[in-house]
Order: sequence, then structure tokens, then C-alpha cells
Amino acid sequence: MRPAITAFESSPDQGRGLARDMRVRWALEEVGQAYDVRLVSFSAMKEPAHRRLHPFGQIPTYEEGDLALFESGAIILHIAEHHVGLLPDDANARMRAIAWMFAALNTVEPPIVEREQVSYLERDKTWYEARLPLLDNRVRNRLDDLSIRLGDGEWLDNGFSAGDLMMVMVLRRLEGKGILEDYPNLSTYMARGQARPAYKRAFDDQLAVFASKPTGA
Ligand code: GTB
Repeated sequence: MRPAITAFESSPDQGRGLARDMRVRWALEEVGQAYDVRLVSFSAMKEPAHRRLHPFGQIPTYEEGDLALFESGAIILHIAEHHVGLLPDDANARMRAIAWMFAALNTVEPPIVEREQVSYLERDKTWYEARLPLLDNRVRNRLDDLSIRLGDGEWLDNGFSAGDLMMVMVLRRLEGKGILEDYPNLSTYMARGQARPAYKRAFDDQLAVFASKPTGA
């Protein structure tokens, strides 16, 4: 059964592949599963029809037969559990890869997202200049530990897994922020993920959505 995912009709990132459909596209490309994409507008996302798929009125969603899923982590875990290529066969290694998925989503991504949101939403507030360095430090604390654990390894736990896919996508949110550059092994790790053919196919497909809009809007 060919699954269908949802993505922004007009992504605010203008095709930079930062919205969370990108990680799902990448996972599907890694396992060689063809899929359909349904593009949704911001208003359609808040309509009852979409909320039946996603209670919070967001993308991505995933539909496959009578299964409907939301949350990129759950979607990628489902893909990884049902195909070869994103989780190791060994039971312990498999759980460690899943732990890295959770670490990316629950431990590393939250301070990155908080920093990002403050820089959008609180830039004109009196506390902004004082708050940003505190949030930078919280991000750096996570990167310090991640960098030590990765060391000179290629991936977080031997071979590439869904844990690396998720971590690379989370680290991408730091692009251009002047932080990741201080962690050469993490920068190289991120580039290694982005160099994977499956990543490139997924990236090009989401970029094509942006490029197909006459105004680029
Ligand atoms: N925890 C959920 C998951 O992992 O699936 C979070 C889903 C989520 O945040 N979806 C966002 C959304 O639908 C898109 S990805 N937002 C619309 C809304 O809430 O109304 C977040 C995102 C959006 C845009 C950029 N960007 O432009 O750079 C980056 C990331």
C-alpha cells in the first residue's frame, strides 16, 4: 500500500527542507518506499478534515490503508519498523537507535526550537538581548555532550539509523546560527547525512514544491 503524507503547500522555509515533512520524506527514501504527498494550506490544516488526521492541525501526517499517524517521530518509527534500512536487526542495537530518535526529539531539539522561537517572537522585547545568550548556552550544553559522544565516529551508534536521520534533521535547524560551526565533528556528521542519496532525493522533492509556485511564495 502506497502511503501518503502531508506537507506545507507554501513552506515558510522557502524550500530549505526545515519543515518536518522533510524527515519523513528522507525516511521513506532511505527504505525505498514510494509515496504520495498532499499539500495543505495553513487554513486547511485547521479544518476538521485535517484535524481528524492531526489533532493539533499541523503537518506532517501519514496515511497508509486504515492507519493514520501524526508526529514525525511516530511516523518514522513506523516506517523503520516495517522496512529494512533504518533500524539494526540486533534487538539491543535497535533499541539504542530508537533511544537516539527520542534523544534528538526530546533532549536536543527543544532548546534549539526555543532559541529559534525567541529569536522570531521576542526580538523586540526588552529582555531579548539578555535572554538569547542563555538560550545559546542551553543549546551549546547539548552540543558539547553530543559532540563528545560522537567523537570521530561516522554515526551515533555504528551504522546509520533512524536515530541519525532524526539527529541530522534536528541539527539542521542550527544552520546559519553561528553555533554548529564551533563543533567540527557535528558539522561533518550533519554534512554526511545530507550527502546520502536518499536525503538528496527527499530534499529535491520538497524543493520542487517551492519552485513550482510562480512567486516562490
Ligand atoms: N511534534 C510535531 C512533529 O514532529 O511532527 C511537530 C509538527 C510541527 O511543528 N509542524 C509544523 C506545522 O505544521 C511544521 S514543521 N506548523 C503549522 C502550525 O502549527 O500551524 C515546523 C517548522 C515550520 C517551519 C519551518 N521553517 O519555515 O523553517 C521549520 C519548521
